[in-house]
Amino acid sequence: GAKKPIVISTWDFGVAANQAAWKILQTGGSALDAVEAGVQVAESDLSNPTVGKGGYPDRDGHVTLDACIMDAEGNCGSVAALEHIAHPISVARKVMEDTPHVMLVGEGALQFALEKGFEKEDLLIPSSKEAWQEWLKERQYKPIMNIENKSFNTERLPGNQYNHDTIGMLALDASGNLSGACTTSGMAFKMRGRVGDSPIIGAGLYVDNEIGAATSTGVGEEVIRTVGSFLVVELMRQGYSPEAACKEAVERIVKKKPEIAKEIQVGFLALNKKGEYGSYALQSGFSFAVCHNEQQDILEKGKHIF
Ligand code: SD4
Repeated sequence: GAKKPIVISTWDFGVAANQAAWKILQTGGSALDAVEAGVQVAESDLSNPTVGKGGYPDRDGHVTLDACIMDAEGNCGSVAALEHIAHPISVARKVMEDTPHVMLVGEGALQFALEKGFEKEDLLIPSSKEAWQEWLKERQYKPIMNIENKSFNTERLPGNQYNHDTIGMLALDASGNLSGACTTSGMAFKMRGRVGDSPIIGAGLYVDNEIGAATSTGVGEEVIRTVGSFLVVELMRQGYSPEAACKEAVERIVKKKPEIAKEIQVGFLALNKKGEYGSYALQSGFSFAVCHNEQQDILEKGKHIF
């Protein structure tokens, strides 16, 4: 059913993140403020090795973060391959609000963040460093696909070593405005310089305040290839429900790259202007969190193709 205000986000850690967003939404705050505050919770959580501080490093040992944010007016900001800053989502928001640009990367993004007063930190915590050192023993960097194959073979995965969870969050506020945020440390032990879908407007996140919003998680390469989140929003424009739109977008991945699609995870999450939501993933195991007036800690399972 349709709800307003409402906030939804990817994976189990979305439950706690939604609650931070809800504090803002329930007092009439903006969807933009809500999604920023919400995903910051996941960025700060050191127990998750896939977002913000505590994230797994790239194969050379550098934690590099990707994030983007988009508001109801179509403003957007993004950072990619940002190092040493614990809240990339807030740097992305500053790019949106304080520069004429949409996206800053690497050194330039760091320089900008420092100019804006963000603190420079070491983001590689001991447990993530250990996981990386463990990975280095085999030292066999194979293309992303093989890392992803391992991620499905959970028996081989004590400690979710290769788990790949990004937080994408979408909110509709009491005024009926939509915004979204997406933030990640990207694929564990990725090549240095690799950027996924998460900081790319249209791929990892898209918001059109007339229609709805979408975000994605999983293997970013396939989401970029299909411009996934933009596709989901455009399908909703054509009358698809949020769930049907997400399903069509994952089917597009299957159609384009059937062999790859069987072996990887991609999940989409969508929210429309009425406050209806839905999701669809390639594989089982995708979960998303929902929070609205009636209940603030809902965790749902994503439907899936395979
Ligand atoms: C990426 N989409 O860097 C991100 C990773 C991810 O769930 O979502 N993991 O490709």
